[in-house]
Amino acid sequence: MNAIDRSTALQPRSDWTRGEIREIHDLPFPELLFRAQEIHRRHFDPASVQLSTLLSIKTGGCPEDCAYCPQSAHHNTGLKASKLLDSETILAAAKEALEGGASRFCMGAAWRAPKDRDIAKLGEIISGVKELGLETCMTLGMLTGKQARALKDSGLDYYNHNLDTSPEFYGEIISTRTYDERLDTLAHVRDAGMSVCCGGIVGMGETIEDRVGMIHALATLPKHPESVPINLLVQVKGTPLEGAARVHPIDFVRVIATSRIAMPRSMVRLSAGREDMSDEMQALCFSAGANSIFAGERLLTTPNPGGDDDAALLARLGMKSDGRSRAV
Ligand code: SAM
Ligand code: DTB
Ligand code: SF4
Repeated sequence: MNAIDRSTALQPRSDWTRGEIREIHDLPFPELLFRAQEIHRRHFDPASVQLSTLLSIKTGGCPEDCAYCPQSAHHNTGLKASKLLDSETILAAAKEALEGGASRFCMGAAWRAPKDRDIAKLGEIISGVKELGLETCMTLGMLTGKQARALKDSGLDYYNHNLDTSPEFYGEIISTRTYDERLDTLAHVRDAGMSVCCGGIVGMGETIEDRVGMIHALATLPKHPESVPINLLVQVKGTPLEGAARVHPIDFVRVIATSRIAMPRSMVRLSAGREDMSDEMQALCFSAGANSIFAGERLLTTPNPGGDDDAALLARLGMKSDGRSRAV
């Protein structure tokens, strides 16, 4: 059986070789798109896009040195650091997200890791957001097993923690946290019984082999992440990655299609970077198997196309936002 045929087996595979992922990634573009579409519609309605909304609940001043990130205290981006928002402010934003059609509310904090006392505060916020009828997601940095279990007990549905890139390119981007530490946090999240949201970034100066390595790392986790956010780097002034070589749109679509084929049942989220994408590029991403986006006019600290633009794009494409874009 060749790589593609094996990928169509009923059970998602976690035993991909890098060579197989590379073979898929490098297929002639029309063939790659066809295979991705075939797999996508086997598990999902191809006209449906799930909407998640982001809120930065604790902004800036982060001790980590992630080269892409405007929130790192190591870079001079002019971003004002702030404390953890109070629960009323967060719940008001969650309500607005719900009214905007989101089914999941993702809260991000610029921490290396939360403190135990933060976890207690967050519990109250999680239950409040859930009571509104939204799925909850948080991204707070590294977690211990105990913290992961406490978040799960408070009702947290998803935890976002990205691998960001290939294991071998990772050290060029972040020096204050290792790849293995990221894998440990992901294991704690899984063991606690939460769903995993884990993906990475394209456009940081990585090679094609690094993109393949990133997809390989994601698709060989013991269980595929339920959500796979694929971010196009948002270049922020003052970060070391300002001025990085731009990614050709077709090369980006290859990453989406390869992720769809390698992780057939995962939601593949077309995440950061849509402000720099044409409608045609986004349409190709949806045609390659992306089935989720961030709604709203802000990601964490940078702009996002938001309500009217997204509604117009989805209408033009004859697609619908589906709060419950579940596997079919
Ligand atoms: N501090 C936590 C952590 O890193 O684990 C959570 C928040 S962090 C901002 C979440 C993710 O956002 C990062 O892992 C990265 O993949 C993505 N991200 C951050 N800055 C970005 C940028 N400028 N462009 C694209 N993605 C970015
Ligand atoms: C993810 O992979 N992308 C989102 C979410 N997970 C937390 C964050 C994107 C951040 C983009 C830069 C910013 O707005 O600060
Ligand atoms: Fe901090 Fe997360 Fe930004 Fe890295 S990505 S600097 S950990 S907020």
